[in-house]
Amino acid sequence: MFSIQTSGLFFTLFLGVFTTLLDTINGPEDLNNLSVLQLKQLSAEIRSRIISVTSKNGGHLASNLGVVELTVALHTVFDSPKDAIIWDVSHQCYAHKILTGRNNTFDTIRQRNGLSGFTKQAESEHDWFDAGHSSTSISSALGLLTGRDLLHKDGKVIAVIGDGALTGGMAMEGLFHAGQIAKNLVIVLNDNKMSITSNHGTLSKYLSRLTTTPQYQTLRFNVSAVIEHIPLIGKGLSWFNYKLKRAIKSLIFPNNLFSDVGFEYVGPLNGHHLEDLLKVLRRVKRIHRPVVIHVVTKKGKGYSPAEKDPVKFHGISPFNIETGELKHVHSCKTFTQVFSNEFLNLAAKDEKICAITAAMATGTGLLPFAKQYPDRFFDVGIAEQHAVTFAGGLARSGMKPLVAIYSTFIQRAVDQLIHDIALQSVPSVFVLDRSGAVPFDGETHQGIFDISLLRPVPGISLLAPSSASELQLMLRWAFKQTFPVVIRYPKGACPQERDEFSLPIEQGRGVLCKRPVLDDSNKKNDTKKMLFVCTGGIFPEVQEATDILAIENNINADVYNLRFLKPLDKHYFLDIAKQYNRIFFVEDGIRIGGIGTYLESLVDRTFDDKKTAVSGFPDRFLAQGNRKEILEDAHLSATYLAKKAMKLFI
Ligand SMILES: Cc1ncc(C[n+]2csc(CCOP(=O)(O)OP(=O)(O)O)c2C)c(N)n1
Repeated sequence: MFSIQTSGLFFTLFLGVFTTLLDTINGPEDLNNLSVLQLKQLSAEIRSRIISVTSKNGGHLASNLGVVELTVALHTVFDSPKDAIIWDVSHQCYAHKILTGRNNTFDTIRQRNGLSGFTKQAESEHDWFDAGHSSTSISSALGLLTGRDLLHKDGKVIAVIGDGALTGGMAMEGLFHAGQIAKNLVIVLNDNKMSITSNHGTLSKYLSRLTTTPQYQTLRFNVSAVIEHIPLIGKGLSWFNYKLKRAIKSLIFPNNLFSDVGFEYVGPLNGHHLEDLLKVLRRVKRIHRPVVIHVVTKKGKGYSPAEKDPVKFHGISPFNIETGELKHVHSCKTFTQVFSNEFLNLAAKDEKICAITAAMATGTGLLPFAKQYPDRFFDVGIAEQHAVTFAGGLARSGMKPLVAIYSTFIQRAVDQLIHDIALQSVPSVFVLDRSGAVPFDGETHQGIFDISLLRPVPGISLLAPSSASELQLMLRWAFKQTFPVVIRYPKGACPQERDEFSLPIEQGRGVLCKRPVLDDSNKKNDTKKMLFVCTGGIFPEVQEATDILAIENNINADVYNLRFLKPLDKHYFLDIAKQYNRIFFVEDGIRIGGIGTYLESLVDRTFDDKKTAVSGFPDRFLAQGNRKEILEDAHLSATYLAKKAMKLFI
């Protein structure tokens, strides 16, 4: 049985059908006249709304519950959208959405045509950027602020960044630049001591040290107020005065990382204490130099299952509010689970095998390995570029590194894959989870670019399994090679096995999955033949298309499951292709620069009697939905594929 600790929430639940405070909020301006007591009540109502909707739609519950008071305070003190509030990653923007005119549509969040689970410019003028990838807020905010200054526009710019996101190198680059150009930037550091799992690394320890001396640090900020009252110095706005004030303070207090790089440091503050938040934010609003406000919050705050298990509730699918249990559990094994188990088996036999994650140990299935082999496991923080180059170094030492990463996040580290892995030609394995269509998270999380980004990279092998057994075979094969191997697979349950999937892996070659000839003797004579050529992740839809073609159109389509997207045994492939007059290439990556267009031109150059077609994801970003909806939208569903295949027979 769960408990919600905020007494206001009981009040809300008790009120039931009566009008709530939240019903009266149409935009942040409606917060202006509320008392602190009412703001607390509002926070409780927002919390209740977030829990209720997320239990149905899934989403980033724990992170959102942690920033309710902070969001209420920011929108009370600052004047959004003139003052721009920029959320890093933006998975924690639910209260912001609720307060900025989207409460009525909040229950559509993460659904097809509904609100995004992240900030989105098209939704609201209060959302300054479309976000989803981590550690961008400081750079975006600094750019916005600098541009506004050049254009003589006013308004504060506030970047809200988590301690996890701060581990990303890009956040540090932004921080150092902001300190250097001394812009009037406000950074709110939301420190809950967690990334998705507990936060790792020296930075995390450093922040902990800061938070263990709270009175001391708050005193540091209060001294600012005292200095303000020193005649001649205090109210002076000149650069000299500013320097003098800093000098006085640093005589009394040692600097920290943030003050060393040019920021005023305030905190740590209790991020659930509205009075303190309001007081400090109001003061910061008047400061005209870069400020970091260090706020300490609790992930999952106010909902006991999420407080107890913030990792599970970081990104959760629909759950039962009473018990915190998931509503749907996959009946078959997912690709992630198959990877997780097989990797453990391989690691048990070879002590050189080690694993790296960029803050995604749970999502990628590395947690069991981390528990069993802590010495060989490295969570480097949200630092994909470092993860890849670090793997290159490990490989040069003689270890056998594996990097498990989502397809969308490898985009961050393509140069490192080229420069520090492929160019060095080091034996190493990369698994790209969540490749292809990724449900519910929208444009920023689709795994559709990796094929086009990685196929041109010399010296790597790029593979895509169609089933659990193929993934196992590929992993075993990968660790035997002397060059880098990348294996991509989708989110979700593994499709049914076929005998062909268990055939041994041969470099550059796929497997031909023949469809049994239809045994209806009336149809036999005029049965038409064709070949689908497809990448692993889209095999189920292609197979379903062959069923439709067989049943409805008397077309017998075989499927060549490529297995390898690079390198390609061209002769082997062309020997198969020559047996068919109609060939349809289907891949679950962006069509431009993909394998489909390459193979089509190869076939066209080699033969002059083939009719061909290619399908891949179109040249646009893909909106959120479940897998079916995304594929339907991209014209990659079984029905669309069957329809397009029919055109080859006209
Ligand atoms: C480049 C990139 N890598 C990984 C992720 C996945 N991810 C989403 S939220 C998150 C943790 C962020 O931690 P923090 O900033 O502390 O926010 P919290 O959820 O703890 O509030 C991670 C790793 C991402 N969004 N972007």
